[in-house]
Amino acid sequence: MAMDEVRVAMVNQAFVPPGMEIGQTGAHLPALGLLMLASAIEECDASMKGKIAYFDEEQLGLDSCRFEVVKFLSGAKTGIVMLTTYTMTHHRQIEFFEEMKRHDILTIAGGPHVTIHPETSNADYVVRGEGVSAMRAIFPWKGSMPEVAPGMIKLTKNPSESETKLIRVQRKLDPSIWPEPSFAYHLLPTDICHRASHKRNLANLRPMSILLSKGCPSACHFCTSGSQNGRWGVAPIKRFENDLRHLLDHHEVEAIEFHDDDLLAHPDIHELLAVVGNTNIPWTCYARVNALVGPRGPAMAEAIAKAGCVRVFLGLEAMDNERLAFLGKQASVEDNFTAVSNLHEAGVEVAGAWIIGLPDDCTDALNVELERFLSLPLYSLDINILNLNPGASLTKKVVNGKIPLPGGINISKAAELLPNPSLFGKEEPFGQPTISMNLTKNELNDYAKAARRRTLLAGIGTARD
Ligand code: B12
Ligand code: SF4
Repeated sequence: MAMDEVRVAMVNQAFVPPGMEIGQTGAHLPALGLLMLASAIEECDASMKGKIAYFDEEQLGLDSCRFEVVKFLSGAKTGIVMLTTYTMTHHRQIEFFEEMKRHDILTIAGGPHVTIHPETSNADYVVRGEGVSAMRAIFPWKGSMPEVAPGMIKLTKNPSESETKLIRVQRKLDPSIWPEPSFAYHLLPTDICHRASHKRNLANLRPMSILLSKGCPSACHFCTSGSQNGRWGVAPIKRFENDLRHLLDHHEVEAIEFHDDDLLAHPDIHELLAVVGNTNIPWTCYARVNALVGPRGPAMAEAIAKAGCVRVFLGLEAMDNERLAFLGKQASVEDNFTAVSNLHEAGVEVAGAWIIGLPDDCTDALNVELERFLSLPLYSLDINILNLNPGASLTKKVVNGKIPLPGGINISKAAELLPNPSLFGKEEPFGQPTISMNLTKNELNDYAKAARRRTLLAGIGTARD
């Protein structure tokens, strides 16, 4: 049988936090980023249809996934494998690529981790920022990779940080120029069984995700959304309607998860609610409190409930105004109370999150804050110890010395803050130092454990992701 010129394998690696095995915890959701790239390739080169396949590591299992990818790509002169990289699991992406390289497969990495730290990748090519523009430069396939593509770096053996940073992060792709459909849902295996973790679980209904914006209207200091995505941009409702139809045409959808950073900030939110409401499918979304306070807050909560919203992942993060300001939240304690109360009144559940491990944190003050959280009618409360995400403004302040590290630890470059368990321990934040001056990492972890127990006793769930 004749060989194809090129084939592409998109691999959705399983969510495996350090110390855990596939399937032990966390959610199992479709890889929207890779599905968008697949759609972009099919759109700019129709002959690629049938030559792109989506492999799901959790569905197939570790070894079978690798085997199936190699088998599929062996039917082409050039086999390309694409992965999305995350900081906490980057070691798994490195391992996967090592294996692929043994089979002469071309490796391309993108996503949050390599966007900020391309020098840490072992891929042949890395794309910084959105990957659609790069796909449009690589395809139609001309027999080899192009010399240049937006955000793309060809990695040499030991790339220096400064060398890789010469290529700028692509952040301009507005949702109005995403490929159509935005996500190649038709490439997802039909028998795939996605899974929601406790905080995402809607009566064991199988979740499917969708998204209609890039980035966030806010720029919280601990978050990487701005450095990844640049300016906030939203897709027109027509595109959302088409994407939703495409999804429903290809899958039985029991529950929808919106992956937008702040769905409720969409300027045409009420049109959007009409579209999703018509499906009669229950859904969840991420939101900031901002659209849920003020004179319109109660009506917004009621409108989303009426449209089928069951639960909101609400970025509360703290119940103390100084701590909220340190985290860069554009909200007050009062706003948090009001937003939760409006949602609760409307019958929408709230999955909240609390970040501990700020510089001045001490047990007594945290206890006061915990009681405030527990007085809220929450469905669940995640208690996270602040980690220093690559590209976040707090991380940059630690690197340039504006936020000191306890114990006189000196950091001279961002890469020194990447997870290194032998240096900074396995406890949360995994492989990273804490910036807390009064509480050690061990003390913070002990506090978090006790606070999670206290939360469960108060009848509030506390599973993470
Ligand atoms: C849903 C979600 C999850 C899901 C599943 C992820 C999945 N399979 O989709 C779950 C619950 C498992 C999860 C877990 C975690 N997540 Co999460 N998650 C998200 C969330 C909310 C949406 C992801 C999404 O659908 N994005 C939409 C798609 C279209 O965007 P995208 O994936 O970034 O893809 C674009 C580009 O990045 C690029 N691209 C992506 N992949 C590739 C590959 C190639 C080859 C190329 C060329 C380009 C490219 O092109 C795409 C199109 O432009 C994001 C926030 C966000 N809004 O993006 C956080 C986010 C990705 N998560 C984050 C984090 C921190 C985590 C956890 C570590 C949390 C924790 N403490 O446990 C874990 C670990 C993840 C892992 N896989 O191991 C961070 C990542 C930061 C980082 N540097 O790693 C984000 C960015 C949130 C944030 N702002 O801090 N997460
Ligand atoms: S509201 Fe959420 S997604 Fe937006 S910047 Fe803050 S933490 Fe990040």
